[in-house]
Amino acid sequence: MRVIRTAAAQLGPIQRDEGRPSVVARMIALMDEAKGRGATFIVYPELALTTFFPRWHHEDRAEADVWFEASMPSAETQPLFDRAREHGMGMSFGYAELTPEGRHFNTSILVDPEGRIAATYRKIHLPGHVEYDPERTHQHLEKRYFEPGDLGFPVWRFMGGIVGMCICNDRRWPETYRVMGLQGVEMVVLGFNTPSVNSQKGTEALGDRMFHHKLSVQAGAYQNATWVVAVAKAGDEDGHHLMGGTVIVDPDGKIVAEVEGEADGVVVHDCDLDATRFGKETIFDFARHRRIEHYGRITAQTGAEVAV
Ligand code: CDV
Repeated sequence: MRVIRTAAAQLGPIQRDEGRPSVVARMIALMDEAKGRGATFIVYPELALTTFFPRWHHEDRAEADVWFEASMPSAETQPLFDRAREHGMGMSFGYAELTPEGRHFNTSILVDPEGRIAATYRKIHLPGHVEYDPERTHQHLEKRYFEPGDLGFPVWRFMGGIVGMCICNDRRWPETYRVMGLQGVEMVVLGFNTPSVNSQKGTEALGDRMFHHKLSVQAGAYQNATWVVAVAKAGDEDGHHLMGGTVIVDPDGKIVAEVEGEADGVVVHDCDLDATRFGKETIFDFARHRRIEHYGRITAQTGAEVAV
């Protein structure tokens, strides 16, 4: 058995004027709770340090830089790194990254139990739009504020396993998991901020949105025989509601732990990485069963081309 006792640490809402020190204190409280339950690895949501700012339109793009981190760790996030090191815990969380070259990414990191950043991932599937859209019930300006990630979907040897990352909308795309599956991934960690309301389809029920979330992460886990740890930021942020749905999914695609409600909360599960072996060696033994001669369109073509 190769067990990582993993904590999925959901954050409740972060209001627009809540500062990083307050959020970091909340994250540390969750970390302490997870440590008390024996966890050695903790996963937090996408854009964990601030409100989900892509809902706010800044005409002047540079004004949005207040939501970004120019260094990691920073003075404000250093206490989180310090506590993780004290506890000997690995962690993963998301934040808005401003690079020294002035580039903007929606980023997540893996931090090892010694407090060193071991891996960086930049979100590839950016949902939303670039310009203010008066037709929408709320804005989703990720395409305005971020560039698509430029690092692909690597995996890393981390805490005795093979771990990969993706972020929010990435979880809905089978290619995300399969590219990591082809590198033997044993655990995919991801954070998300999913509005409870579809800005372009007011009739979509919250239950359907939750169903699509779980369908995506459970299918990704099963079809690649990997653990998936999916962590929400949830609740009402400045009048805009984000759904919960923080789950840990086993390599059979089953939900084995789930945070109830929309407040700060943590669930802990013993994720045995050897539990990925059976699926990887049988029904999803890629080397024996994949037929790549029929998959050319996957990388040759972006949009659907409908036969006439
Ligand atoms: N932060 C996200 O990527 N949210 C999207 C919403 C906009 C659909 C998601 O896939 O959950």
